[in-house]
Amino acid sequence: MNKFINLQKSVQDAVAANHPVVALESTLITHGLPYPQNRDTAVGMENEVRRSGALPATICMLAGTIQVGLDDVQMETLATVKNPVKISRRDIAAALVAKQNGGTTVSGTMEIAYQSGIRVFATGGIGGVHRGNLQDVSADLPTLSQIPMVVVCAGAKAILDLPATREYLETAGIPVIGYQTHDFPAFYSTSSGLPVDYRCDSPAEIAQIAKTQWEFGLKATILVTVPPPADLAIPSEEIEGTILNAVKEAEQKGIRGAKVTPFLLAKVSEMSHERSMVTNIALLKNNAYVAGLIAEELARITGKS
Ligand code: PSU
Ligand code: MN
Repeated sequence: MNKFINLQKSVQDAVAANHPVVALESTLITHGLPYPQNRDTAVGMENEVRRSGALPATICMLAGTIQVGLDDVQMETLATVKNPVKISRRDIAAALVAKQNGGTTVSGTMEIAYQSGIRVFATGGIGGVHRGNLQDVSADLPTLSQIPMVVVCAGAKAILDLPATREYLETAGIPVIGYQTHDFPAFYSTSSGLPVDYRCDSPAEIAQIAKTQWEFGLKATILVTVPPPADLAIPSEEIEGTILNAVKEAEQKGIRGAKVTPFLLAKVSEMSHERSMVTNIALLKNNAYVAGLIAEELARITGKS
């Protein structure tokens, strides 16, 4: 076991017994949502994983220790801590040395989850290729091509250049599966107008493909895209203007690097009078539930969660 990782006892036991476990990320807690919605959503996601029959393992860093699975006190600490850092895969070592508190992104969480023996992971929207002329490509994308897991999301965040992100996924050999849909969702919206590679209507079908991908020795993640719950999905024509304004403001303010995504999510929420945040929270919980169902099936057919 990796000496930097503190695996919660229940998670350790579940992994050892091949019971279904779902990893959850924590940048959405530290940088994606305000308090107390961040804590309530994180707890809500864990409850959705449990409702599906699997065990949740929220991953983060507290005082320089990587935690896999949090208790209530640790969750509250993470949700309220001052100046948390955003930890992608490249940041793990430096954050450990500096004994940071931080949220792990999709790329950071995948690295830690995989090393902990967890194979299924839920998030909201993956990072991708940003809009605009600056070459800002999320570390999530190469990581998805290098770590064999099942990642459940509502597509890539709508603040991104979705056609370019979709092309990257294809180039990098990352299979994109639509859960009960042919459309690549656009985070807040049901469809981006772009297709997925394959449609699967059941968690069992997805588990079969994942098992085969891993048995073959392919290294890329199976990316499962789930549209946001229909009653809270926002038609893209109703949110696109807001996104364009937020992107323009980020450019004018010279926002760069890791700060771009948190800035845009907060701006779009503010400009939409929190409508986008309500959708974001709903899709996060929904993805956690679907990930749990897939983890169950995987545990059943492979003995690996
Ligand atoms: N999904 C959400 N909210 C978030 C994220 C995903 O609903 O805040 C986070 C994930 O941790 C993802 C990160 O890895 O946003 C992308 O950041 P960047 O674009 O800087 O790579
Ligand atoms: Mn970036």
